[in-house]
Formats: sequence, C-alpha cells, structure tokens
Amino acid sequence: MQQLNSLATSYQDLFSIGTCVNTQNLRTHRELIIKHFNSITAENEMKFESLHPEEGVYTFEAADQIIQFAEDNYKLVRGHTLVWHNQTPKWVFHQANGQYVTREQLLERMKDHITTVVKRYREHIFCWDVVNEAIEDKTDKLLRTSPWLEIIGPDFIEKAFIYAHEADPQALLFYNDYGESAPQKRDKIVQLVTDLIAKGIPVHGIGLQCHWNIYGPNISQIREAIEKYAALGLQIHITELDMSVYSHDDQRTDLTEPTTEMLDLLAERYESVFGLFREYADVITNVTFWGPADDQSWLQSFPVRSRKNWPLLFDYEQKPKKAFYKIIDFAK
Ligand code: HAH
Repeated sequence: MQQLNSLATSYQDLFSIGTCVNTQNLRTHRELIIKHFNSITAENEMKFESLHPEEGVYTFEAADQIIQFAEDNYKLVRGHTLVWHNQTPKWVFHQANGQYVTREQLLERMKDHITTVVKRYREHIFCWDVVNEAIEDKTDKLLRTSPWLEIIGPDFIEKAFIYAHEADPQALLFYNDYGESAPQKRDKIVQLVTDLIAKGIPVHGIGLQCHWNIYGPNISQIREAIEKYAALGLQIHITELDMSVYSHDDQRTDLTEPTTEMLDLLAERYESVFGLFREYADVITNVTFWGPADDQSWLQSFPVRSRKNWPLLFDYEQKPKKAFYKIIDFAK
C-alpha cells in the first residue's frame, strides 16, 4: 500500500492542523485522526449543554475522554465554546418561576461555568472560543438578540473574556464566528474586537469558522477578510473549515455520490484557500476542519434533511480525496 504523508506533519512549520472530534469518531476514525491532525476540538462535548445540563450539575465524562485522547497522542486541544446562544440549556437564563434571572444572577452563573470549566482543563487546553457567534447577521444591528444580550447587556462579551482570563491566564482567548468573509459581517466582527482591544479586554485571537462551499466566498473576498482581521494584531485561527458541495440555495437531495465536477472544484478550492493560509502563516496559527472525514461531517442531513454532502478531505471510506493531494503537495 502506498504511504500517505501526514497532513499535520506537512504543515508543522506553518500552523497546527486540527479536526473536530466526538467520542464516537475517536474510535471509528482513530488512526486517521492520530496520523493527520495535531490539534483537536470537541464538536459538542465542551458546549454548555454538554458540560452543565442542570444547575449545579457538571458532566465531564465525554470531555475528559477527549482530553485523555489528546494527552495520550500529543494533540493540542482548542476549547469550544464557553458562551453561545445555542446549545445552552434553558435553566441558565430562568428562575424557578420561569422568569428571566437578573443581570447579576446571570453574570454569576456565567462566571461559575467559565471558572469551573476553564480551570478544570487549564493544563490541557491551549485556547478557548470564549464567545461564539454574537454578531447579528441579518440587520444593521451589531449584536444578535439572545438571552445573554437581553439579560446582561452588550458587556456580556467582555465579562466572559475577563472571567476566562482569570480562570487561566495562559489560555489564548478567541472570539469565534461564521460568515466571517462577508464584508458586512466582517466589518462588525472587526468593530467588536477593536472595541474589546481598546477597552483592554484579554482577547488574543479571532476564530474564523469558514463554513464555505465550493462556489464561495471567492478568494479575493477571503483574502480581504484575512487582511482586515490580521490588521487587528491578534492571531487568527481557522476554526471549523469545510466546503459544502452545494451553493447556499441549492436544496437538491438526490445525490448519492458527489459528481466529478464537484470533487474537482472542491480540490481546486482547497488548493487555493490553503495557498492563501500559507501566505498568511505568520498570523494564522491553527487551521481546524469541522470533521475528520465526510461521513462524520455535521453537513450530513443539515441544513437540508436527508441530503448527503462531501465537504472534507477524506471520504466515507476515510480515503484521501483529490483535495487532500492538492493541499499536501506544496513543498515541492
Ligand atoms: C457552528 N455554527 C458552531 O460553532 C459549531 O459549534 C457547530 O458544531 C456547527 C457549526 C455554524 C452555524 C452556521 O454556519 C449557520 C447557522 C448557524 C450556525
């Protein structure tokens, strides 16, 4: 059998290469993950609802298992995520009578959560997505409506960073969002982070999720976004990279295999975005894929039900696709 080069080894002088993992694929995709990735992110296991389902009840088993895997196999761990409007249980925002808690109560709950989680993994997690997806993407408003915003006010973001920094002064703290290359959203993310920096809030990086597709965003738009984020003087992590084979409004559900055109375009796109990442390797310090192989992608049956997708470098059989060879071949 042909010896495949390791993706992470090929990029070791540029940036770490990650994948999101879960307790299932740590078994089913174990060798693939061990070989090609030197950084991991828990797909769901470190989210609020997973770690803290009820008041006073923390469930660390799955997250601990992921940390143990990282320790055993010398992987970096990105923490994902502390404060988010999704996958956060209702109890966090409500009193026993169903009413919203007060600002002070919610800040206390936020602090308890962040402090407990960040301290527990202090030795093991090198960076955290402290706040995920706080920017509004439909209207001109800066921040999306969420119980965090409604109850605490806009300073919920800075409080989260301050609490995380207190809990682990060594951890690199990130603001993470999707839609990062669209000019309007990009400028809002830049504004938010600029304000945090101006206030002296401990923020060290911007997480660009990069849930893209084979048609867009185009390379010049991505380059422009990276330029603007880089100008803030923080690190950039590509945190959730994948490349859907469907355009945004494509609803087709009939495909059982990707077309050759799709796989060619996927390869071409991965080749050019990794060319760009390599150009900016002085500011981009980690590139993480949202899944180790196609069969483990969140894009299976999402956002369109019963639809297959092939957004990653490795296929259903965990075999490298053309896209893999296009991004590993740069050293020549
Ligand atoms: C991400 N949201 C989340 O950060 C991650 O935790 C989750 O596992 C998958 C994707 C992305 C997202 C989107 O692209 C569009 C709408 C909502 C959320």
